[in-house]
Amino acid sequence: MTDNDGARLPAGFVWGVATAAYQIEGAVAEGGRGPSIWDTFVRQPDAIFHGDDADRACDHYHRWESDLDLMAELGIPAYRLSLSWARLQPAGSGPLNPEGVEFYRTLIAGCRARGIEPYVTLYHWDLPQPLQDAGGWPDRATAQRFGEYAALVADELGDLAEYWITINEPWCAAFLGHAWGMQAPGHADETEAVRAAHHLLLAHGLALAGFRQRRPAAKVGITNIVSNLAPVTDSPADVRATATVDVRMNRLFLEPVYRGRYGAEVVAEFGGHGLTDDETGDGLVRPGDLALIAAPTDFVGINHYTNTRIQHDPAVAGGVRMIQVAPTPTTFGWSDTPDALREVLLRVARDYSPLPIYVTENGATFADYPTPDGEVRDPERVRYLAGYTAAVAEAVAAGADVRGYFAWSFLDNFEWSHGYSKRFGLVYVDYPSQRRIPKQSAYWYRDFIAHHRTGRNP
Ligand code: PNW
Repeated sequence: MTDNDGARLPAGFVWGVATAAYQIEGAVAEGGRGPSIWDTFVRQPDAIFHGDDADRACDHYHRWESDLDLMAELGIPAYRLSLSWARLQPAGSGPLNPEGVEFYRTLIAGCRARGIEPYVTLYHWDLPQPLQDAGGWPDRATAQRFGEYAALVADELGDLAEYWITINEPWCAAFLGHAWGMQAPGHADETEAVRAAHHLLLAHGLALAGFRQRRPAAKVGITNIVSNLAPVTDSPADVRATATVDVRMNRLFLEPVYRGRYGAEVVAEFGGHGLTDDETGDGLVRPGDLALIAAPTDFVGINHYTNTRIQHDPAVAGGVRMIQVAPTPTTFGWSDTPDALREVLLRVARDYSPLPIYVTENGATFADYPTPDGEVRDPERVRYLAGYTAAVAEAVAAGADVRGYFAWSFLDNFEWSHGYSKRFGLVYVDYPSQRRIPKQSAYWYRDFIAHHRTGRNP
């Protein structure tokens, strides 16, 4: 791509790549790590494509130094990584595991030593199994445990990074995990999902408060997935169905964090499960919860992948058919429609928050494999990244205060219920040999970032 729209972004704009602990680390029984709900879930029959597990994954626990070296060689200025709660606090309570603390201190310091700015996520879905045994996210105590864990992390690691993300995508953890059975713990109970959602938000609020107290200079936020939604037609039934999906996926999480209450629409949808803006009782939402959840953050984290048209259809479950907007060249069936990211960023800036926005994940899967000469050519991903980074520039030009963009993902990795069958990486991973091969898109991103920094074409 010679036409480099990213160059229109402000000079301090942050370019990065993202990963998550469970998807890359492996070493699940090393270094004092305890089991998480994902270690349990991957062993349930038919939970994961091909019966894959993440016991080894990208073996990043042992290869982190060469992985960071590669990141530095590619000129990546920022890295969003996550901490494994089960590695840091195997029982989900009590003191931190010194080996876990040492691993992450070395890893985060290793980023800094290479000139890579770390952005650290406290929770990317790997709940310690003992906390699940005690009730998991549907239980209020789990939010309290997370607040304690976050405070210990602030004490032990808080000096090493400036940017902290409390929770990654509470929608996925709550609904894919508890209502749709697609992620750990694999339950199918909407009341559990709604309770989990409130407690994940409360956990964010408790962690934020703990960081504020211990690390006043830290910049703290939460990352939500925000999908772009529109009705298939302007029929009242399609418009109503779209509003319902928006409440369930987006507004349930954005309203309380950025507006301080769930609001009438969210309460109308989930009130039957105990969700309310009336904090006077001792039910799901208790006195003080909303103030904790809505305490000011320093930035807004947004992950964006899908661009969905909604059709009312009484014949399908939930009465709603969700259709990805064409073109959908990805092997996930998700769209390559960068305008959707621009719309999402403008919506969040306009309706929810004037704070700096970071796109903490965006990316796609394609069927990329090494050619006989050992290269991985992924022109589709280059096109995708060029389009979506240009959309970020458009959003900024239209007034959204976007400060950074993190491509998902640095490495091909364990894609949750899809196992290793879906490759989101800029860097190809040959799992049997653990060899890393930067894809064409990794070199494109390197040149794109260099051009943005220097203003010169590669
Ligand atoms: C995110 N959806 O998950 C996660 O943060 C990553 O860990 C994951 O690898 C990546 O996106 C790709 O899947 C999502 O149904 C899961 O819209 C589901 C959805 C979106 C994102």
